[in-house]
Amino acid sequence: MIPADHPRYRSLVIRERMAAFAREGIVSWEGLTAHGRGEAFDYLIGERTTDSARIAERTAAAMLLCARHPVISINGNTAALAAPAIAALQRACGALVEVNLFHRTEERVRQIEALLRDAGVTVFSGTAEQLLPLSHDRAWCRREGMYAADLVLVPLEDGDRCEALVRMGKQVIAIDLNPLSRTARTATLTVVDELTRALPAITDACTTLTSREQAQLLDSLDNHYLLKKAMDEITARLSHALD
Ligand code: PTJ
Repeated sequence: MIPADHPRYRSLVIRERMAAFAREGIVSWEGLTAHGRGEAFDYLIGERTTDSARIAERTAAAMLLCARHPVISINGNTAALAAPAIAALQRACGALVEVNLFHRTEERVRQIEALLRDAGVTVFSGTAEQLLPLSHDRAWCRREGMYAADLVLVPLEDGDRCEALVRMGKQVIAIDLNPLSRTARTATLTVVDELTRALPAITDACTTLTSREQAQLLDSLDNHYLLKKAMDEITARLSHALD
């Protein structure tokens, strides 16, 4: 029997919740496979926030606080896993929250927006247009929202859109447990941590960063260095895994 405070117990509860959200249509079936991939990487990382992730989370907060027009992009997995944490981050940094889906239907957009609103998020809604240079449905966004953003936070992202946003000149913060993914390597900054640990850590940093630390973090931002550190942390853990 796994004790209720053990991370593995938590991940079993979350898995059940993701399956229930998939049956409702909020999480796509493909989102369940993405979640499984995340679980595998979290296991390699040790189901904890690493030192490099902690730096990335504080840097993410610094970037959000400095941005002129920050937008948090939400897909089905993110809404299902962390709607109340998104509300808290929005309150702390003032970003717009906009739904942007890979497997887009108007019904899913409506369901996800309702879930977010129920959790206290102010959702930036309205008419979406095919504005991002992408051939799939992630191109749909709002002109005054993601299209106009100078910074987009993209939890659990696919590589295509991350690349498109960076090519449009935007800063992109990714939250992705896989430090080798195209998203992780393309983003301006990648937080290699589990979403439900990363969001509260970024929110906390938004309220505790001094302007001096904020400036230092922005000056020293080096995504390649942070990804290398994340790989080193995984490698160090694996090399002692059987001890
Ligand atoms: O809701 P939709 O229709 O927009 O669909 C979203 C999908 C599933 C298509 C989208 O999330 C996606 O494209 O996912 P990928 O390409 O499978 O990438 C997801 C990445 O997020 C993978 O590298 C996973 O390791 C990582 N990941 C999964 N769960 C978590 C995670 N990272 C942090 N926290 C998690 N809980």
